[in-house]
Amino acid sequence: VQMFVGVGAARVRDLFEQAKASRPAIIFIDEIDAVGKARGSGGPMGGNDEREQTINAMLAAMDGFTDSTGIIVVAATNRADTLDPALMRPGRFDRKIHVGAPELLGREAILAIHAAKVRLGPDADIRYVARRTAGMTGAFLANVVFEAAGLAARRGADSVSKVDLDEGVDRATIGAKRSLKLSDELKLRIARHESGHVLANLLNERPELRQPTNKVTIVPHGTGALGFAEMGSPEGDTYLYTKSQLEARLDHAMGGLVAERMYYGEWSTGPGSDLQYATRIARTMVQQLGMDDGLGFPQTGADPSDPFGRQPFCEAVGGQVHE
Ligand code: NHX
Ligand code: ZN
Repeated sequence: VQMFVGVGAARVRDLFEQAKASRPAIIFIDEIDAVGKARGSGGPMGGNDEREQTINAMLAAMDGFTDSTGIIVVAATNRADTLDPALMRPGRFDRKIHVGAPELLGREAILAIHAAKVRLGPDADIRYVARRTAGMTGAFLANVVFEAAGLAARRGADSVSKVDLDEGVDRATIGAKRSLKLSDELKLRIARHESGHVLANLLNERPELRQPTNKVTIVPHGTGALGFAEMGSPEGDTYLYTKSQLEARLDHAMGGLVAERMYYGEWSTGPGSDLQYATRIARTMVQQLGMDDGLGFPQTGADPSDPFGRQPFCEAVGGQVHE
């Protein structure tokens, strides 16, 4: 999208001419939503003439294609739902390929690509990084390696170690390590809290519900965390959780608070985020998943598609959900 109306369209025509001159060719357009947003959605000022002319030029060029043109046009976006439907008509961008977040093996392969650009030390463990980064995208994984390389450079090391990679994950998720001056008394409380998380998990009566601990630390990280205990998953990513597995996650989340209570008779403001996490799981179990025996199957959350946000159930049900 250019400053002057029509310049973008001229550039598009130019691009397709170049592709024709050197076919077979692939034209790859990144962030297509910048020009491909649904037309007439230009905000209070109405449409965006330059954007529309640019996209129209692209559609016109593609309409001229035949099977033998020898040009493939590929476009990428994170916001396929906002694109103009005209873009997706047959003969245009008519095939959608959804690229989701990579799985464990995919993350390992992507990490290996980025790691090939830096020198890894003998103890560097890409698989461990892949295990700690469930649900993360390629761009995120690139950032993990970038952060790890920066840490190694700052150490004056000539290769990236296992610890650099581990701290790279922390920097890209919860935030960098911070040195706070903490009293021994507070350090002990943090250690007891984090141990509580780990133990609640390891002491599960059912061995199959015990999860390996990815990482536990009492070094403060990010904007406010004094420590954390990160639970892992033994084999690969988790796609489904049974009710027992969710209850085990609740146990894990509550372990820190319980440990504080056992040692001090009360807990602190610290477990606020643990409670928030546990509450979200418990609410989902009851309101979305029918996992409360008393309440049964109905979904009792507000219907997100209701324009007025109405609760489809009476207040007595709300009371039961709460209980
Ligand atoms: C505060 N922080 O805000 C102090 C500095 C109970 C030993 N006055 O549950 O650090 O109280 O298992 C990501 C994740 C802030 C960002 C958790 C930012 C929690 C964290 C509040 C450990 N570990 N609590 C925990 C904690 C706090 C907070 C976070 C975050 C504590 C607890 C923070
Ligand atoms: Zn905690």
